[in-house]
Amino acid sequence: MLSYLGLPAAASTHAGDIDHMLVLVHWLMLVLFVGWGVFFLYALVRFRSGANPKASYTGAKGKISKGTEVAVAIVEVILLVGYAIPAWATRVKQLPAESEALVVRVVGEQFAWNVHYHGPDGKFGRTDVKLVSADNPLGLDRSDPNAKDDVTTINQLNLPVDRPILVHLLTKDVIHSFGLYEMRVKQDAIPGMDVPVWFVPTVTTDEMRQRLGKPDFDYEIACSQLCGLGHFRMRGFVTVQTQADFTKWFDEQLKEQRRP
Ligand SMILES: [Cu+2]
Repeated sequence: MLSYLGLPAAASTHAGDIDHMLVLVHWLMLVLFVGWGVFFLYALVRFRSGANPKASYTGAKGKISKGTEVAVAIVEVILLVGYAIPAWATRVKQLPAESEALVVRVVGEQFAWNVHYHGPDGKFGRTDVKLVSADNPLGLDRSDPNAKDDVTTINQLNLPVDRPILVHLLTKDVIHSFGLYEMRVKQDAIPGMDVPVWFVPTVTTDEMRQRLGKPDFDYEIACSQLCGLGHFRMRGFVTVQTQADFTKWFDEQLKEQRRP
């Protein structure tokens, strides 16, 4: 049924759980749609005015209708308590340890995604709103020792495969939404809040290109909240690569950005 739902390819460890839940919800909706549709047609014929010249105001009295409603409610409770709440809880409560994960800041603004890596020292360099400029959209203070090995990018998020990624999601202006469809990740960026988002990417960009037979495929960061006139062009790209390729990319960026 997955392919019928038209979902994008799955590329994170928790994607299967989310898809499984979507399939169950769609099955329930299909049963309800067919069930209510059949009942509607039955009611049209059974209670037609020709056969019932006088309206009955008492309504249905049988046990079937009540039983059906209770059954539907039970299935909905199972979906909510058995699937939705546990899936949500692991997303928001069981964050990976900062020591194991790749920790990265993603800062939305109208209309771009700014990315900030802390580098090998594990500490994000100081940022100051006074330093924000066209060249330095995050206002990173390069004179801060913690910022020496920091790397920033715009609309480009490189990630190592098979490693927990912990994103600190922020925004400089309005509400944006960080949407990574293949990772089954979507989270609003709220002004004044640092929202943690985590996932484990499982398929490198190269592998996904092969799998899909699309040599120019890229994972996308899609802003999923209408955030202003330029919302349509607020998109970034995610490159999932091996740890070795990621380290190589990072070192290249660092060399480039250190240049005065
Ligand atoms: Cu946006």
